[in-house]
Amino acid sequence: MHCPHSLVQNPMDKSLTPAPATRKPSKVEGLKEKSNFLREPVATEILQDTNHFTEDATQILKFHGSYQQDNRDNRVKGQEKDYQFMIRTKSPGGFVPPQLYLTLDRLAEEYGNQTLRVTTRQGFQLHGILKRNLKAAIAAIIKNMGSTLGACGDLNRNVMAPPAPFKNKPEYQYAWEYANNIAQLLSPQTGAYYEIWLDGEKAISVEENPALVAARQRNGTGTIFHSGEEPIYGSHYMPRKFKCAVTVPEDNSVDLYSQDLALVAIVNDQKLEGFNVFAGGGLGRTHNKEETFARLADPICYVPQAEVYDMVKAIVATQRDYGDRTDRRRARLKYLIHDWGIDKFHSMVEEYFGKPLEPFKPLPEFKYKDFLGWQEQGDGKLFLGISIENGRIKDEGSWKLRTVLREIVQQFALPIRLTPHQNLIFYDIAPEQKQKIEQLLNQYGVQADPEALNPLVRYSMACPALPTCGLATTESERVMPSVLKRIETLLDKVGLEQEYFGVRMTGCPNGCARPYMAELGFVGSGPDTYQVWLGGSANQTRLAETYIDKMHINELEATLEPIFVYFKKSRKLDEKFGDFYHRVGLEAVQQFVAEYQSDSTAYVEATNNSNALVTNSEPVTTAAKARRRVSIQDGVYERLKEVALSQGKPVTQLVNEALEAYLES
Ligand code: SRM
Ligand code: SF4
Repeated sequence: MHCPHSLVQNPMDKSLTPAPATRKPSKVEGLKEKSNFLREPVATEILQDTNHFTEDATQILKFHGSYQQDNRDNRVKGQEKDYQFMIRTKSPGGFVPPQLYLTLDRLAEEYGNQTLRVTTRQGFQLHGILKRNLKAAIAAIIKNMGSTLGACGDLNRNVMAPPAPFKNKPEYQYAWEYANNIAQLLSPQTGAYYEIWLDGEKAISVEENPALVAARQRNGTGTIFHSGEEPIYGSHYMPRKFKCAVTVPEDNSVDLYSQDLALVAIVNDQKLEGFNVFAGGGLGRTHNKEETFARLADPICYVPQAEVYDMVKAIVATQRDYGDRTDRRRARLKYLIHDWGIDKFHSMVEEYFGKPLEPFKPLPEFKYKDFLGWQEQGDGKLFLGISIENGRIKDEGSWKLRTVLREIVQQFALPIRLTPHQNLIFYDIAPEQKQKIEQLLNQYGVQADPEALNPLVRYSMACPALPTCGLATTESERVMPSVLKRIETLLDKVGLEQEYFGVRMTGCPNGCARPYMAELGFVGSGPDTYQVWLGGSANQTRLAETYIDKMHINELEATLEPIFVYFKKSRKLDEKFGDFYHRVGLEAVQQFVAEYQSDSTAYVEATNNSNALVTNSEPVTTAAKARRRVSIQDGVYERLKEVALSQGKPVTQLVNEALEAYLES
């Protein structure tokens, strides 16, 4: 039998979904089919003396972990693009051995743009590599315990896990172990990678865990293909990228609701019993295309530890065989689950799994964790989490982040875990090394104390966008520092000096810095223009909502100020900004903003404890310099609002009329 799109041989011998015969598979499906398991046209074109690949080859190159880009700052109409390549590493759970770190640092210097970038999925990216250096760079990564295979492309991407290297918390050890195992289980089996980048030589032959080899080959329920080089993927790989994470109860450092597949390790008495399974998260969307959307993963089932690989394969096979291969904008698992409904998805996964799914186990509430600063790792040694603004490791003036990280690795040979928030953790640090490491950090101007960091910076993320990303419609990483400064100034101005929240920005709606999960998200929607998203939660368990479709960056203060003022005025005790917005909702905020903006003579502030106290405080907005604050009781304000609404007048107009009438009487 054939899969729904009459394209991929479905290993299940059962007719499940009728094929939409009228819809043509996308062009990339044909390229995958023709590629001979990811060999061509890359194998031929890498040998050609050109500065870029053809469009067809670039699609296959992605599976090898590299993107063809051009420096968009250097675009000149009518001239050839300034071609260069981005290389992305695949490092399950963010693990980077010291030898690999030093190699990447050297490659950034020799071939790249002298920076390294920690990604939001715990990988590293190098930018600015020329085609003629691509092979040497990828070969160096493979020979130094790294890999780029499958870091991009239509297959399982880097598997995330909480980055904390706790040695005395078995659940963390299990999460890391299974992130590695799932990465191996779903790693492409084609020989193309070593043939192209190492001329056929297999770098370091790591003995594969026999249980994984057996799990990969196990069939009976239609999860694998029996011919070809790819038992799990077949010749067409996945319809689209597929993203997994493994975590532990309470720890949402991996943003699990945004993953295609997330596993939560259930540990009892130090023993791994099984996993809760979530599926169907994803964030990419396209502006003005309602059929595309960000979606949270659903809880699916519980699976005992011994059957977890079969469960992963069952979900992968369901998406592989029924995911949309005609429209790449709607090809992720989230759309399949959305279109089918959860019940149909359940039954299909059961068919591939071969038995009924067990019910999901109750879980405690998730928390946001970033593991910064010095901490005990539980075996007498320490780890140190260092905040990296937007993941960019570089030297700038006397602040030499790249230099100090290299020196630390050179002197102490410390292993690294990259975090899902673009930060970096050194671990296995002997207590006696702490002082020397702190000295080095001080010497190069790098702050390692998380309490001394600006919390807005600490909890923010931005994607690379311009000048490297071909899909960016506006800036992200390069403007984020100034945007955060402006937000900080604004918070000070409205009397919220101590306040902070998660701010995330992307240069387009694809959502690479996961802005739809943030308390305040900026999503590029045109040159210098952003959609504003509000209402995500601090622990990333709720989707934010669009507040404004297009905000010019110059309107940042005018847009946010009334919302911050409303937040200050009406928040509950200790309520976070995202929770506040979620509670009061769009309409209430819009109403407040409308009143606030129409207020040209007075700013009326309701407080819980004031008694018609007239203050001479500084004006609240820049637009209305002559404003004075008037504080009134909540109850009076609510009554004023009701009357204003019933009379169709702004509150301030009503207050003015009432006060004038009173003063004149
Ligand atoms: Fe992403 C495409 C950067 C995490 C959703 N992403 C891209 C490309 C390759 C642009 C392109 O296709 O030409 C970006 C390269 C920019 C550059 O110059 O380097 C890019 N994505 C990144 C990174 C580096 C952002 C970062 O700030 O770290 C992240 C690399 C992660 C990694 O190590 O694997 C990155 N991308 C994400 C995430 C977050 C996540 O995975 O947790 C998402 C949202 C989650 C999701 O997938 O739903 C994400 N990236 C996308 C999409 C939209 C996918 C979709 O389903 O619609 C695209 C566009 C596409 O695939 O067509 C994209
Ligand atoms: Fe590029 Fe858009 Fe991803 Fe930013 S969110 S890196 S602009 S694809």
